[in-house]
Amino acid sequence: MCGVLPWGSRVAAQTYFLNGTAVDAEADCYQLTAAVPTSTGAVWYAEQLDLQAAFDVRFALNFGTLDAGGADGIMFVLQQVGTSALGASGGGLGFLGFGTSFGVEFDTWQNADYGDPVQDHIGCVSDGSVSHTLSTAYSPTVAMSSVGANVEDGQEHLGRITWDPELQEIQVYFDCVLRLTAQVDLIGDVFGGNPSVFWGFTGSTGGAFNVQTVCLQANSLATPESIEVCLGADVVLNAVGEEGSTYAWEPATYLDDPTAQSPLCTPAESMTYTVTYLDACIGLVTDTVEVEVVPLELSWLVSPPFSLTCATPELDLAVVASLGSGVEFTWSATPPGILGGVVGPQAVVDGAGTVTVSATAGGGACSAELTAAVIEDVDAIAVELTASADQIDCDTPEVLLTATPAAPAAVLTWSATTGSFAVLSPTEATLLAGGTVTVTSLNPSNGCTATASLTLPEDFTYPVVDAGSADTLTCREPSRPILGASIGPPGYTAQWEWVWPAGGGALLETTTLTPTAAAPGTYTLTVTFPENGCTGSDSLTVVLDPEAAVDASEAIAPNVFTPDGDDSNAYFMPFLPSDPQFNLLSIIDRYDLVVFNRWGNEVYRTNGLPVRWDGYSGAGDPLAEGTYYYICDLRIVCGGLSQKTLHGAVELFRGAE
Ligand SMILES: [Ca+2]
Ligand SMILES: [Ca+2]
Repeated sequence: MCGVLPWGSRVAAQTYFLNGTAVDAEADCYQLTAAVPTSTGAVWYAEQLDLQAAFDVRFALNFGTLDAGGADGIMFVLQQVGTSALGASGGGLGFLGFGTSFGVEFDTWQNADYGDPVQDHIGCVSDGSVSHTLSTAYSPTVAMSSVGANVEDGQEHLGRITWDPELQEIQVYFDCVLRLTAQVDLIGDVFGGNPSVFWGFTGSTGGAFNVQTVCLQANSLATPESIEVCLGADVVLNAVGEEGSTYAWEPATYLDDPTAQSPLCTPAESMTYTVTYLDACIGLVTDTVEVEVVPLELSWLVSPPFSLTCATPELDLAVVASLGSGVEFTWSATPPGILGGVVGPQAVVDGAGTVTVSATAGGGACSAELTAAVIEDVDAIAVELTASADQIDCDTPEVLLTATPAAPAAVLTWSATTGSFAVLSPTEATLLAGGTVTVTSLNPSNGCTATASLTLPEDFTYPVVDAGSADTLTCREPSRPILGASIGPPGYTAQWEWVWPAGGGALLETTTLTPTAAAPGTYTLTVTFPENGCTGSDSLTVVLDPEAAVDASEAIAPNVFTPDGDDSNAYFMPFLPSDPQFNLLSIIDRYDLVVFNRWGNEVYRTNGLPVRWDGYSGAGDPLAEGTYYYICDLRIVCGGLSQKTLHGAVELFRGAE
């Protein structure tokens, strides 16, 4: 790629923007700085460069006449800051401080802190940094002049910078000599994927200064070696030659002027032209440029159908045109609201409908259109969640949860608000504590989800049981009530029963919480709550005091009794003087009482059973008042066997009758 310069569209006189100290100079020149300290100037061209295409830009630089006290230099800059971008002065070269940017510096002042060499030099830098030692630098520095000459000589120096997007290569020429080649992924690394950049020049002075000027011919940018146009469109072919050169294009077919520097070509078919002209560096050269006539066609970058799903609620659509540049795109949609984010061949859709993109090129000479339907696929797969019980409790400490998706394709995931939870299989899980379980059903074909949740309470309330207590059994008190048994807490239907080992005791009235223990033993009150299956129990042990003996020798008999009178002395029977109220008969197992009247006649006799005498004869007749004599053999079983024979006289009184 030499003489014929790459630029795909018309190269008219550039619209430009001057900033800082930059001023318009004669012809196509801009004075960036005057010979005064601490100046900064910038010139930016209105038409942005497309870094997807190659460029070859040529310009003339004049660094002024001061060498030792001259500074700071000029930079060729690509940037996305805007047309008012202006950087720092002095060593900053009018570039320091830019955002997304790339620069080729033509530096006439050594700033050691930026890694500048002593001589006038060239280097590639980026991101608004002029340092050659940071990672933002893209090349080592090289002397500007191939012979190491001072460039602040008041002369015009030819500069040329080429960009090859396929090789990702920047090349810098100075005074017709290739001085530097840098590998740079300009679009990807430097400009974040956006290929459109502003371009221009910056310059600065600091404590030292110079008049610094850049000159750019109207057609400093030229067509590439091969370009594409659509049928019916025209294109300017541009060759950059030395001022005053003549140009000869062959063949003349489809050209408006085969002797012009920039003839207008309106090809009806693909053509290869040669052009001969005088190049400022090389002399007389002949170059070729291929003009390929290509029908304008559009294709989707990713083929339809376009489906919006839960996973992709919006789609980035993009079309590719058969022409690489000079194509304008127009997007529309039905309904219009589904379309957004339109940038050139790209757009975003977020709803169902129809999208149409049309393209024109060659100033309307060619057009093409594509239409595609956008459908929505947002159906979730419903899922049902069931549980083997409605709460976690003693009966069901582990509840099985079963998920049933409406379609087998569903991908199920489980979650729970408690850690006491385990997933057994995609469709089954167990819960061991109260909480909420959620199963999510993912439709793998579209990312849509449905959920089902169950909240199960936990009830591990155990019965609080107190079996109560009973007094110690004795032979005199062989049965005792169990008192104080209780069941809690309230709110449950307690099912309870008294149990004791076979042969190990005896309880009476076991349907109450106050039964009577009729034998020593351990009695257990067991309780179950049917509401949750929790059980509890408590036991009491009833003991018999073997020391609580009664000896027959303690027994005495009354000397008077009053049948048919008040109850206190209605019967004749032995008693314990230490406990007159105690029914001594209850522990007498053999009782032989014989009663005689005063004449020695037997009037009453027991048959061995402990019965109280009521003052009646053995024949059932009431005996008369008076003195009676008795002999009573009694045997007591209480803490052992003991016997006693009582005998004596007893007065029988009757009441007032
Ligand atoms: Ca410098
Ligand atoms: Ca110098």
